[in-house]
Amino acid sequence: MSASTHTSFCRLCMGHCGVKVSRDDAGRITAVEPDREDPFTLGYACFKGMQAAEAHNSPERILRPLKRLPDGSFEPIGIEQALDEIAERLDAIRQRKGPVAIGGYKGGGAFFTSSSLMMLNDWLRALGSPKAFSTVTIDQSAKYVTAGRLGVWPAGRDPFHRGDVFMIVGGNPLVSVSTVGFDTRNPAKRLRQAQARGMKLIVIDPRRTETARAADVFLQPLPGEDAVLLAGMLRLILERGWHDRDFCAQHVGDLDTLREQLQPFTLDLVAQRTGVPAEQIVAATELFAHQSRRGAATSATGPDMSPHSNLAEHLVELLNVVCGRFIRAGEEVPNPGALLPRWPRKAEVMPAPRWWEQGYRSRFDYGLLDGELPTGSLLDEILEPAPDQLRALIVHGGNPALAMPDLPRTARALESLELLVTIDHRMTATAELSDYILPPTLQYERPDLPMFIYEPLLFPEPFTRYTPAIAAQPPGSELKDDWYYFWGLGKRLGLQLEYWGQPLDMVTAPTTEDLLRIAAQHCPHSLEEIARHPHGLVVEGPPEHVEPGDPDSPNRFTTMPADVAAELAAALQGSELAAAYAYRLAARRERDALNSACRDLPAIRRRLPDNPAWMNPEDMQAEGLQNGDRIAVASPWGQLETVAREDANLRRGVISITHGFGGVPGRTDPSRDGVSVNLLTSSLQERQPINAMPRMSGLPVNIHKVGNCGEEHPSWRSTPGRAC
Ligand SMILES: Nc1nc2c(c(=O)[nH]1)N[C@H]1C(S)=C(S)[C@@H](COP(=O)(O)OP(=O)(O)OC[C@H]3O[C@@H](n4cnc5c(=O)[nH]c(N)nc54)[C@H](O)[C@@H]3O)O[C@H]1N2
Ligand SMILES: Nc1nc2c(c(=O)[nH]1)N[C@H]1C(S)=C(S)[C@@H](COP(=O)(O)OP(=O)(O)OC[C@H]3O[C@@H](n4cnc5c(=O)[nH]c(N)nc54)[C@H](O)[C@@H]3O)O[C@H]1N2
Ligand code: SF4
Ligand SMILES: [Mo]
Repeated sequence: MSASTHTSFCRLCMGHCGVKVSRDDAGRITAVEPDREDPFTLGYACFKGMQAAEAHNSPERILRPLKRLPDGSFEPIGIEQALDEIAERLDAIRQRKGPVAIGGYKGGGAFFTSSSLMMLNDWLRALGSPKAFSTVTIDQSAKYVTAGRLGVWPAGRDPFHRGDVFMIVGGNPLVSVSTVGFDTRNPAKRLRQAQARGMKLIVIDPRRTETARAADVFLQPLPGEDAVLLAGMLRLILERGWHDRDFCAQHVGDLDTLREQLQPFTLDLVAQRTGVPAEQIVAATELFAHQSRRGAATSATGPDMSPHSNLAEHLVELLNVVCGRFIRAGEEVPNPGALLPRWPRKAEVMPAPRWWEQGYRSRFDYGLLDGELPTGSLLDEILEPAPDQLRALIVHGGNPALAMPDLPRTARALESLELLVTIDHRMTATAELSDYILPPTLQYERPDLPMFIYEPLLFPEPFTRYTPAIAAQPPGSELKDDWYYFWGLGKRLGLQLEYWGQPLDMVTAPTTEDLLRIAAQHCPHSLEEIARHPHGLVVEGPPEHVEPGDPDSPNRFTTMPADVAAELAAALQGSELAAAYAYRLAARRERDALNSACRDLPAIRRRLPDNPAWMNPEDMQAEGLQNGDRIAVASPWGQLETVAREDANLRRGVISITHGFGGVPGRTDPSRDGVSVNLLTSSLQERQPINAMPRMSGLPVNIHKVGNCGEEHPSWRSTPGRAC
C-alpha cells in the first residue's frame, strides 16, 4: 500500500459524513478529516468521527478472537477454531432444546455495515429460531406500533425541505445527528438553510438543547408528560377548527371519537401537568396548525422512552393526520429508493395493519415487530424456565449489559446463559461476560454502502455512494468482516443462508463485495458504477410522484382504537409515583460518545471523563449542592451514586444522566467508567404493551447528597430502599 488520502464516509452514526482518510505506506490510518468538498454533508463531521485513526490503531482493540477460560481470563484463539467450538456448542443446544433456545441481539454497531446488517436476522431465520432481538425495540419502536394501530400514508409526511414548520418532540438532532424527518446531512447548516427560506422550528424538550436554542418556539415540559401535552394540543386544534377538514373527511374514520376522548385535556389541566404555561402551548399549537400550511411533527427518543411512549408517539402522528401533513397526490416523493426497490405510492391510507397480531407469539404473549421480538422481553426469555427458554445468545455489535434496563437483572441473565458470543472489537461490559469474543474489521478496513434499510431517513433524495476498504488490517491481527462469522457458523451447522433474499454459496465464502452487490440488487446502477463516483450519485430514473388515491376507498386512519383510548385514559389519570418523588430523570445523549462506544479512546476520555447527574443550578442551590458534589439518586427501582453538575439549560425539577457509562457492579471502576443509569430502570415494571418498551426517561427520582444520610432532607422523601 502507498501513503495516500481517500474519499470515504463515516459509518459510526446516521450522519454518514463525507471524510478524507489518510493512510501511511503500511496501510495504517493516520488521519480522518471532514471532506470540505462533500456535496452531501458540506464539510461537517464531529469530533468522535475524526478519532477513527485512534480507534483503528488502539492498543486496546481486540485483534484476535478470544475465549474465556474457567478462571474468567481470556486467551486468543484462531478464527476457525473459535467457530468450530461455538458451532459445536450451538449444535448441542439445538439438539437438546431445538433452535428456539438460540437467539441473537443486534446492537447499533451492527447497523452501519451494509454487508452484515441483516446477517443475524437471516442466520436465525435459516436456523429456525424466532428469537431475534435488537436495539430497535429499546429505542423508537413506538413509531412502528403507531403505524400498526393508526394506519400508514404510503408516501410519508411532509418533508423537512418543503415544510413551513417542523416540530421536534424530545430529540436533539444537532447533537445526535438523528431524528426522523430532519435533514441530518450537516444538521446545523441544513437547519439554518431551512430557516433562511422561512421554515419555523418548534422544539419540545425539558432541556434547552443545542437544537432548542435555534427554535422559533420552545416548550420546556416535565419529562414523561408528552402524551398529556400533545393531547391538549390536539384538543385545541379541533376546538379552534385549525385542522384540515377536507383531509380528515376523506381519510380519518373516527374524528368524533377522537374529539370526545380529548375533551378532558383542557389547557388548564395540561399546563398544570406539564409545567408549560398555557399561552406557550397555544402559541406552539397555533404556529404548527394554523399559521403553517405544510410541515410535519416528529419525535425522537425523549417521548419514546418515557411513560406512555406508544401513546405519545401516536399523538405526535395524530398532529400530522388532523393537519393533513402528508405528501399529496401529484407531489414528488423525496427519496423513492436508490438501493431500495421503488414502489408506486397512492394518496390513500393503508388501514391499521397491526402486524404483531399475526404469526408467531412468544410465551410472554408478544408478537413480532418487523420480524423481531421486543428486547424488553429478552431477560424473561433467558431467565424464565420453559421448554423454549433461551440458552445461547449471539450479540452482534451491541452492548446489552449497559443498554438494557435493570443492570443487575441483565447481568444475571447474561451470566446464566450456557453460551454467550459477542462480535465486537472492544472489551465491553457484555464482552467481559461472553464465552467467546469475535472481533470484526473496523469501518475503514472494509468496503461499504450507506445503511440501505433506512435509506429514506438518511437522504432526502435517491442518493447513494460506495467506499472501498482504505486501511490494512493491523499487523498480527486475525479479523473478519462481521458477516463472515455468521456464514462460518451457518456452514458448520448445515444451514442454507440467504442475505436480503439471495441464497449464499455455503461451500465457498462470498466476498464482502458480493454481499454489497446483493444490498444493491435493486439499484439501476451496478456497484462498479456507484464506485466510480466517490462523492456519491443521485440514481437515474424519473422522479416519482404520488398517484391519486381511489376516491371510493373505504380505508381510513383509526385515531382512537380501543387500546389507544385506554392508554389515553391512563395518561390522564397520571401516576401516584410522581407525587412521592421530587425530580424526574430525563435521558440524554453526549456529543462525544455513541452510547457506550468511543469513550475508550484517550482523546474522548479527556473531553468526557464521566457522566454526572446534570441539574438546574437553582435546584442545586436549594439542595445545598456544589458543582462536583457526590449525590445518591434513587428511583422506585434502584439507586446509584454520581457527581452533580450544573446545567442551566435543564428546567427545574429535572435531572439528566447519560446512559452507556459504568459497568457490571463488581467488574467496574466508577472513577474510570462512570455509572450506568440503568441501575435506576426496571425490566419488569412499566413496560409498554405490544413492544415491551421499558421506561428509560421520565423516571421519578429523589436525590441525596452523599454523606448527609443522617439528616432528613426535603428531597429525600419516602424513597423505598434509600441509599446510605
Ligand atoms: N453524539 C451522539 N449521537 C447519537 C447517539 C449518542 O449516544 N451520541 N446515539 C444514537 C442513538 S442510538 C439514537 S437512538 C439517537 C437518538 O437521538 P435523539 O433522540 O435526538 O437523542 P438525544 O440527544 O438524547 O435527544 C433526546 C432528547 O429528549 C429529551 N427528553 C428526555 N425525556 C423527554 C421527555 O419525556 N419528553 C420530551 N419531550 N423530551 C425528553 C432530552 O432532554 C433530549 O434532549 O441518537 C444517535 N446519535
Ligand atoms: N437508560 C437508557 N438506556 C438506553 C438508552 C437511553 O437513552 N437510556 N438508549 C437506548 C438506545 S436508543 C439504544 S440504540 C441502545 C444502544 O444499545 P447498543 O447498540 O447495544 O449499545 P452500544 O453501546 O451502541 O453498542 C454498540 C457496540 O457496537 C460496537 N461496534 C461498533 N462498530 C462495530 C462494527 O462494525 N461491528 C461490530 N460487530 N461491532 C461494532 C461498539 O464497539 C459497541 O460496543 O441503548 C438503549 N439504552
Ligand atoms: S456525525 Fe460524527 S460519528 Fe456521525 S457520521 Fe458524522 S463524523 Fe461520523
Ligand atoms: Mo438508539
